[in-house]
Amino acid sequence: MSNTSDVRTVDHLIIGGGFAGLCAAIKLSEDGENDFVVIERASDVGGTWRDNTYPGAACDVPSQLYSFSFAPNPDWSRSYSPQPEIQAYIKKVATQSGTLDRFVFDTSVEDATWDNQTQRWIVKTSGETWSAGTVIVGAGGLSEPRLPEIEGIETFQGELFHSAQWDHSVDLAGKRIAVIGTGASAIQIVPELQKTLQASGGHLDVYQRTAPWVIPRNDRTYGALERKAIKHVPGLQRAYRAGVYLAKEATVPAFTLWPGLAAPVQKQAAKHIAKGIKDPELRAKVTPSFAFGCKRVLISNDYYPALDADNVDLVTDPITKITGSSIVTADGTEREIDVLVVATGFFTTELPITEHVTGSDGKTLAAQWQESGMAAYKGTTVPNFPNMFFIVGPNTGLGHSSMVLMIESQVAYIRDAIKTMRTKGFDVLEVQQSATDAYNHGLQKRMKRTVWSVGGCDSWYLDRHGKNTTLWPRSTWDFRRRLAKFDPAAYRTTTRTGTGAAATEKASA
Ligand code: N01
Repeated sequence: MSNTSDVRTVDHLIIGGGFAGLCAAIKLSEDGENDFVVIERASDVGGTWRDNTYPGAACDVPSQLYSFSFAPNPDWSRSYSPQPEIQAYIKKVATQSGTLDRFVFDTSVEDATWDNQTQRWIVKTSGETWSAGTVIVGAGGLSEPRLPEIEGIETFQGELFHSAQWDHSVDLAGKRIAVIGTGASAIQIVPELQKTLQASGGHLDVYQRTAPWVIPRNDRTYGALERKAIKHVPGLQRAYRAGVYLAKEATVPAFTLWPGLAAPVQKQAAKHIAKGIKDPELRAKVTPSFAFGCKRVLISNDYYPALDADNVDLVTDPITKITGSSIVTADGTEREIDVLVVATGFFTTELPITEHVTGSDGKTLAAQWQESGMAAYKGTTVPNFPNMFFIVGPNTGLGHSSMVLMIESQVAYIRDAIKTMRTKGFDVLEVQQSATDAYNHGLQKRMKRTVWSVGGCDSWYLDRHGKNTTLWPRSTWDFRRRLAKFDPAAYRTTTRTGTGAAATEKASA
């Protein structure tokens, strides 16, 4: 790291200290690329797992897959880890990695602009300004809470918070609470609120716009002996992880293309409704009208019984407005509340960070993606944004497995890109438009056939044009294979002695 008067210079600048940014920091460090900083807006590592502290927050991907392959965690207490354990794991890995001294906490990236003159990124933060050779964006796809645009919401006088910004100072006992949303966050929150309110004489209204498919959560605590074995028997945890991984990969990607394969699981989900809910009217209300898998499939054993409890009402009439103390629905009913929890998801297809990043043609990434939606080469690099790498970029999301797997694949690619820059003397790498187009053409062609596109639902996977720019439509090992080696042929490269436009690789997804 070096300083001029007011700009600090580093080889690499990483944005975000969640799973993605931490993985990049650890691997760069392993490669001897130690001249980097990680800019993190909060005061701790963890990203989404630091922020989502709502009651019931837990992983809906098996614990064994929810760790870095290079840092197995023998301490998981159960098959689906609760949020505090995941956050503790991330903190432990960060501490043991020895990279924390390069994290700049409580600092937000305000603007990142490519300087054509110096061929470097100038990154203005709420603290210092940095000049960086490469920028790695690990800002997360689920990091910007989306508040619902409902008339009058700003006039609500009670307590109001988003699921990802839970206000633990609010005493919920005995209150009248409303939860808007029935996605992955809400179905973890609702049973917890139901129990709290049951014990204290309070009431819960759950506002459902679209019923999700919910299957049983095969969760269990690991017994003492099992935990000991996982810790001490060589290879056991690795085998366990491989088994869970293969079970997920073998079935899920296939059913996204052939939704008929999911018929037995859909039947199981229908039985789950019947088992959890006695009231036939309520059963009908929670039965989805779209194909299984079109929206994220949720897992819970206590969501349906919670909805069926006496102190909970499921409201399916559309919300028309919110007043100072109530929610009004289209049928004219006004329900008074003290606390409003909005579990309405995140900005996933119009990522706020893109408004703060300006490329070599002077346009922001938001402007570049405005017309035809988010698109990157291998989810990682974008034309006009040289030396910038995205982790969890466009079409890297998963509905069925752990994002940590995707993050590691992308970091492997970025490491190899940086190594290539060193060995070949490239100062600048910029992915070619033709390679990006070819890659996305193949990807979107396949996407059109998936249950996410034809399953009859709207979801956060799709952008405002109805295009799926968030999910990866193949197996995770396919993604890993494609990103195993950096492919300079897809890039325009510049060395100190000149520019080389390498032939575009045949890149189709
Ligand atoms: O958000 P969501 P989430 N009026 O967007 C409803 C990850 N995650 O925070 O379906 C009324 O899924 C909206 O209704 P509809 C996971 O990847 C992981 O729950 O659009 N309702 C929906 O019901 C997940 O997919 C874990 O019709 C409105 C809900 O709000 C992602 O985070 C745990 C509305 C939003 O659901 C997001 O999940 C939790 C409005 N104006 C989350 N606007 C793990 O365990 C929105 N809704 C790993």
